[in-house]
Amino acid sequence: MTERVVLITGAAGQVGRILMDRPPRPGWRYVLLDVVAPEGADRRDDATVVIGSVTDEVLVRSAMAGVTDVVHLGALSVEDEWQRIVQVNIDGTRIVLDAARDAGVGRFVFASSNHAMGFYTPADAPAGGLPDDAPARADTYYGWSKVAGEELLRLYCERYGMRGVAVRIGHCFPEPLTGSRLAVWLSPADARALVDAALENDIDAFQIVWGASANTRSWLSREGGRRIGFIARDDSERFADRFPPEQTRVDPTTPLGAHFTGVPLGEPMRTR
Ligand code: 15L
Repeated sequence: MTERVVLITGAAGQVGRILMDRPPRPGWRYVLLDVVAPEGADRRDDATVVIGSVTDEVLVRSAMAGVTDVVHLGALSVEDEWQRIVQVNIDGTRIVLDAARDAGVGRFVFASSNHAMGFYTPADAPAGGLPDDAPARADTYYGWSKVAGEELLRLYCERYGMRGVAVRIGHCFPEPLTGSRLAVWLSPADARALVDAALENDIDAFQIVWGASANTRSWLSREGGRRIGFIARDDSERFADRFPPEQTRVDPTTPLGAHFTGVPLGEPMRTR
């Protein structure tokens, strides 16, 4: 059986934990890279842990040995100081892409974010939803770094023949944390299915895809997902009655990025 060896950067983070919350699969192995050890990784026979940062080029290159595919999640995940954003999210992504190219990696999944598109509102969405590859409208330095990461991946795909999927992730948590994120929730099962589709299906050289579930309140297109053979199954609606109605109502003028559109640029936010 062909062995796939997937390097997951940022494997100890929110999305990394969700992606690895599954039993081992025959023929698949993982290299889990993060600044801290992913919980439970030591109990897995199918995973090797590498401790360190995506900004450490020597470390990333050695972690890349034998890797066939990359899921690049490792980044600052909310607004932060400009220098830190550039160092971790921009330089870090370039380091991982460079090492992936040199290792002959075939598939590269990049964790982009809804904050690359944070200033769109439901009023901007045509019938069928806001297209997956609508031009970026970042809401923060963080969102801008995700736009830059998408474009860096496109560059490497076009130059070097890598196949890449940039996933504009909505709100990927076991359950929505606030009512305002019902529209963009990406369930754990759908997150795993999306990344599986990006790694296993026949895909274009480079594609941008929304990372959201089949939410009743969604105003995001599902076309990009369909193109890579991803069918979202979950719906955040079952959580709706947990939150006050004024929080869950889809207001045509409320931006996708919600409060990120108003935070001071360059001021570190707390995660969550
Ligand atoms: C993101 O991009 C963040 O990484 C995550 O922590 C959440 O804030 C999410 O977006 C969201 O918009 O809910």
